[in-house]
Amino acid sequence: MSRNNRFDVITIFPDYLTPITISLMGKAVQAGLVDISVQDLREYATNIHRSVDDTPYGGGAGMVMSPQPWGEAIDAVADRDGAPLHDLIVLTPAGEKFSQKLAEELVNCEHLIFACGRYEGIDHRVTEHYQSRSDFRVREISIGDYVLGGGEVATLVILEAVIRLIPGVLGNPDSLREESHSMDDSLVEYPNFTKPALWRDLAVPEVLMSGNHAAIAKWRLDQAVKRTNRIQQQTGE
Ligand code: JF8
Repeated sequence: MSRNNRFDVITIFPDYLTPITISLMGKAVQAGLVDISVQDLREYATNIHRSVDDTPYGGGAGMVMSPQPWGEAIDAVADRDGAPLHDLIVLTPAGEKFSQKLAEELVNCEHLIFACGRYEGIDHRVTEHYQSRSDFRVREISIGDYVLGGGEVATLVILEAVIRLIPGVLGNPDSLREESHSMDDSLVEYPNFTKPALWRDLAVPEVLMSGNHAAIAKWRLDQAVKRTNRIQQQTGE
């Protein structure tokens, strides 16, 4: 498992990915900890109108993205990278649910390629083709049970979750360690407080100002359990 951290994003809306230049992701790119390149799918369309979609076989509403430009674009970024193995992430509401566990797996991939579909999605033979190739691993991923207009925002979600796991991206690695403990126990975070001690008649819980570290740890764990139970009651999962 190597750690080259090269990401390619293929989309018909490259501007949708501009958040990668901001904050945590922007700093990681600036520091050379990750190399992200965004490709305009339309540049790989060879037909006269540079179209990337067509009507669905079998009928139905909307348009389906044609396999030709996708094949050319994915081959091009794979050839340019030269890694022996590429992980192709196909965003789709029908994919495996994205999770912290999956983010921790993806950070170890040498070359991630994100295929952002639009319309009714991408001709399924693109997934089938790359699944059959020994130089590719294909993962169909969904970020949650709601319908987006395309894969771009889902890609941003995954990029942010993966990039902050790259060693050196977070200033304070303790926050990663603390958080992974709670994730292991499948607990959500405890509530946080900062100054002032009194704000709009609301006081910070006394125990947090006691200096009693054991009592603070116990209170935080208790709060995390209560919050976790509340969420589970809401979602029924
Ligand atoms: C799309 C392409 C998605 N959780 C999610 N909801 N919807 C999507 C999604 C992804 C790609 C396309 N429509 C056309 C919706 C993810 N990931």
